[in-house]
Amino acid sequence: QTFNVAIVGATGAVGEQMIRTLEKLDFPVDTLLLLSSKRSAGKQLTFKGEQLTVQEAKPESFEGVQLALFSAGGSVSKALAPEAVKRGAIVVDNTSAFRMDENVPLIVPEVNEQALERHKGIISNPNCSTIQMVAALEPVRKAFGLKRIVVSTYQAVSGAGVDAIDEMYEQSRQIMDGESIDPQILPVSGDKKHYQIAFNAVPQIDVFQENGFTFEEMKMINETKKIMEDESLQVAATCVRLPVETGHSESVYIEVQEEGLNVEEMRKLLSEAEGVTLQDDPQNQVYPLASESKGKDDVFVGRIRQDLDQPKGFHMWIVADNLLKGAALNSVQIAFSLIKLGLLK
Ligand code: 11C
Repeated sequence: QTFNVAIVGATGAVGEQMIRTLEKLDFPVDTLLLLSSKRSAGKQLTFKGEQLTVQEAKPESFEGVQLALFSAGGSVSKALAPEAVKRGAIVVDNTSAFRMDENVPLIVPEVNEQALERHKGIISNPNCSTIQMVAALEPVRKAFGLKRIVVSTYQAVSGAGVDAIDEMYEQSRQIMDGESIDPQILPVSGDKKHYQIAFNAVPQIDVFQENGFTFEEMKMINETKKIMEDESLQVAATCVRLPVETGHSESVYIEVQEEGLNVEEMRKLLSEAEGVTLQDDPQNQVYPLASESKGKDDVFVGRIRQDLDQPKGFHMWIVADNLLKGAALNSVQIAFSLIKLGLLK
C-alpha cells in the first residue's frame, strides 16, 4: 500500500530533510505534495528524480492526503493541522504547538511507540534536543530506572532555521574581514535583542519563561517526563547555542534508581540499543563529535563516566544530527510506526 503524503514547510531546513528521508528510507509514497507559505510557493524541489512545484498551504490542500508532516512553525500547525485532520489525514507535527496536549501522543518510536494507539489525528514530534536525549537514556531507564537528569546543551544554529545558518556564516566572514556585524535573528528571531553567534556561546534558545528557564529548557523538561511517562522524574536543563551548523551536543548527568550500574554495563546497554551508536574509547580519543554526526541517523553516545561522589550518578556526551533524528527522521519513523501498528491506512 502507498500513501498520499504532504510536507508543510517543504522549503525549510527540516522540510528539505523530510523529503530526503522519505527517499532514503523508501517510504511508500503514492503522491508527494510540497506545501509552504505564499512567499516560498512556486519553488521547484526534486523527489526521487522528479521535479515538484511547491504550493501555498491552504485548508483545501489536504483533500485526499493520508499523512501530513508539518514543520512550518507553531502558528501554521495550529491553523492547518486541524484542517488536515478534518479531511482525513494523520498529522505528524514537528512544532511545539500540540506537544503537551493530553490528547496528542508525543513520540520517539524507540521509547514510546505504543502511545500512538491513543492518537486522535495529531501526533507530535518532540523537540530535537529532547529526542536525542531520551533515545539514548531509554535503555538505561528500562534496566536501572531514572531518578534525575541534569542536561546542558551545545546546540547547532540549524535548529533555528536556514536564516540563522546564513547569519552565522555571514557574521563569521564579517568578523574575519574586520567588518562590523548587525545580528538580526539569533538567539530568537522574535525577541527584543539579538546577539553575535559567530565565535560565541549564547545561553538562550527560545524565549524566557516566568520561572527564569527558557522555553527550549522547559520543552526538554516537560517533554522528557511525558515521553517517559514519569511525572516524578527530576529534570533540569540549560540550553546554549554554539556556532555549529548542524549536530546538537549534550552533556548529560543522570542518577539511576537501582544499584549495580557501572560504566561497562552502561556501555553494553547502549551498544545494544536500537538507533544508538556507542563511541566511547577515551584511550584512543574516541567520542561523539557534532561534525561527524551530520547526515547520520543514529544518536551517538560517549564520555561515559561514573560520578566520583554519587555511585548512582553517571555523566555522558550525547550527539545527533538535529535535522534528522531530532526532526525529519523521527517524524518519518513515526509514520513507519503508524503503518506497523495498522494505524495509517
Ligand atoms: C533549536 N530545538 O535548536 C530548537 C529547534 O520546539 O521544535 C526546534 C524547536 C521545536 O532551536
